[in-house]
Amino acid sequence: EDGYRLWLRYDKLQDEAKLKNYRQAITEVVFEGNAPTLVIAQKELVNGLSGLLGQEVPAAQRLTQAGAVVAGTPANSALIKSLGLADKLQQVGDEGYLLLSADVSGKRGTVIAANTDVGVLYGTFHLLRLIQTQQDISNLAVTSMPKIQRRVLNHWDNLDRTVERGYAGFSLWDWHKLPDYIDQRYLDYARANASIGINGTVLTNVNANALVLTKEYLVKVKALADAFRPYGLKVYLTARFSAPIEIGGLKTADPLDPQVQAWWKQKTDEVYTYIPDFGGYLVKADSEGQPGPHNYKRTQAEGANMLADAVAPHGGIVMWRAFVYSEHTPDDRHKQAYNEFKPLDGKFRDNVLVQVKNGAIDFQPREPFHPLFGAMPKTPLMMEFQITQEYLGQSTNLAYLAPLYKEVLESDTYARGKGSTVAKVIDGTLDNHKLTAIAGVSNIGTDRNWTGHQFAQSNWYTFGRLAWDHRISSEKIADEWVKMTFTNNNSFVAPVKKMMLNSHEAIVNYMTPLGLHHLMGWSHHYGPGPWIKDKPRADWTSVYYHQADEKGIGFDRTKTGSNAVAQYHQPVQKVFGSLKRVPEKYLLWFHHVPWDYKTDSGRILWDELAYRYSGGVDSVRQMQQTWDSVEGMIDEGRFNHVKTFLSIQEKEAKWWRDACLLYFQTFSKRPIPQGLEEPAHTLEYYMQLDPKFVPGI
Ligand code: BDP
Repeated sequence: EDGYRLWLRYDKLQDEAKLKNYRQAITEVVFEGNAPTLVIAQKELVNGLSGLLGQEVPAAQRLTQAGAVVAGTPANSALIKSLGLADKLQQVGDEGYLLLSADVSGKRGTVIAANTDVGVLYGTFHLLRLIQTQQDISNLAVTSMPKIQRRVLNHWDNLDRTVERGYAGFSLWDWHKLPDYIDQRYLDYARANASIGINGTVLTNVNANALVLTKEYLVKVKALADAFRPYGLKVYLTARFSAPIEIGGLKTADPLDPQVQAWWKQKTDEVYTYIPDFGGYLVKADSEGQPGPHNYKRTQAEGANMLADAVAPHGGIVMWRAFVYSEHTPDDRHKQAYNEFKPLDGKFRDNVLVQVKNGAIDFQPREPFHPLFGAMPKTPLMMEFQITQEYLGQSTNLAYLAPLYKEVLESDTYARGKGSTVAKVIDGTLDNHKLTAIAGVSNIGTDRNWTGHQFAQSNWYTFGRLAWDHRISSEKIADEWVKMTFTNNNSFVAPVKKMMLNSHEAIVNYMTPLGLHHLMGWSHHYGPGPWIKDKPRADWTSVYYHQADEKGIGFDRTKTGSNAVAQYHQPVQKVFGSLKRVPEKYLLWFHHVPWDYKTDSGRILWDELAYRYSGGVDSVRQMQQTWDSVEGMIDEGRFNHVKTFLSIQEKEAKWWRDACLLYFQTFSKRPIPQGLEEPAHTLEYYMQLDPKFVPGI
């Protein structure tokens, strides 16, 4: 076992009684259609069921006995058509499905019915999941459809196969061998995505290279798109704004220049000759050195609309990122995207989505929701979550991210009164948008286990499940994933689930408790660097964010400070802006607070900070104990992998705790509270530490 099989492991069920029931309930698989997607679904079902049931479940051309799984659409299956499901199917749209226990031609069986082949494929994976997690399937009446239309992975993959903020090896896309060689991994990747309903993939880094739009690369992109298509996975590319100059030979990339517009139209037409169902472009413009409309004194809307016009005749979309902040603006970085984009509400074409990170700074271990959510009712906003753990310990830390994603999705913007959650903004229900999308920055690479850390697979899984239905609880997603990935043995499932559910909070505590943020090492973002200062941009330093001084610590974003709180609707604005009412988890995000300020626990701020940092380390030690207690319940390979990574994590947690407390102590001038572990080294030691050698600490 090396983790390659992800959550799609179909080993024989261990529970004899359940096995007997399933064997009675399922005897054969009947697909009448033979389109590529259906062939894939049928193969998955035959392999999956045969593996789980420990006996061959054959594919039959015709229904021969009770216990058949009958799958298809009314158009490709006479059996499905005979069931008269038209009304029910009308509710599930293009990608949804029904899973029913029903009589088919007088025989009791299980039905997977959908309007499209990909709906059948999604239903297939749902049925397999029910059996993998040992659910009762005798009275199925499932109606399922996605709440968000475009569920997209963003790969930050460069053409040289390095991956920006990737910690799981190199890029999966082997451009050198494409288009001729189709690596089996491409198909396994597409299959894994289909199993959780992900239906789009942006192949290239947002820090884009225009070369991917040349003919040489487009034939390679086409090969990938062809391989992915039967799995319902659409390909998108990042568009470099200056491509007309770099590969088009033009003198400008001004979006209002007719020649530039014509170039993009022609280029886009060409893209569609290779990939007729190409999804569209993702663009990072005017950000961190990327070119954009600012270079020509144009707005973000003028830039986006030029590309939108080019893809519109083909049904494509543009995902235009809101991650824009300028080195020339002295204002709090927190406020910049809002200030730039809000005035443009209503100015974007219908096929443009503005892609907004979950928080206003940058994928911190915890951020309050981005104030743009709820601020642009006329524009479809899409969410960008980071699945890769850039600021969350990268590949060595166990961080289950469903609680982070849920916290943001469930945040109430109050844009249209109480209950205007971020989830409702992005699923289109709040402002009546049809075009809806969600993106996750991928954590996938060439590592044998795909994601570097075995448990990082759970975040890929989570992203897909929440993109399909953001109402599913963190607990339920963890339950499914643990059972499918490891075992149904409750002595394993219960403690491991608990460990996962606490893991994100543990990291917040030992890295950035109480609303602290951006304290990571310079540029690589690995390990602590609260002392980082004097860099080319103030908002790339740690001291900019924590503002520690003799009096206290924290970024004042209230009226007396940057007033970023004013970007939120009431009463959020009041709550965040009030020292008394702000949830403690965001305390230092919005307030500069004296060291002796009384926190909720009754301790003064400095002591509370020390307790949080120490508590984070303790939590990791608890995670280690939990993991040790399940030894022998799963295979040795994966057990040892996780055990080793947890011991690295414990070292890193201590490193964070000690480095941060020693550093902040130079301002607070107070002792580490009695009873807490003292730092192992001096501050100077940590400041000189080269992160490359950290496991030596
Ligand atoms: C930051 C990353 C940087 C990305 C940037 C982005 O540090 O590598 O290019 O976000 O999202 O988190 O564009």
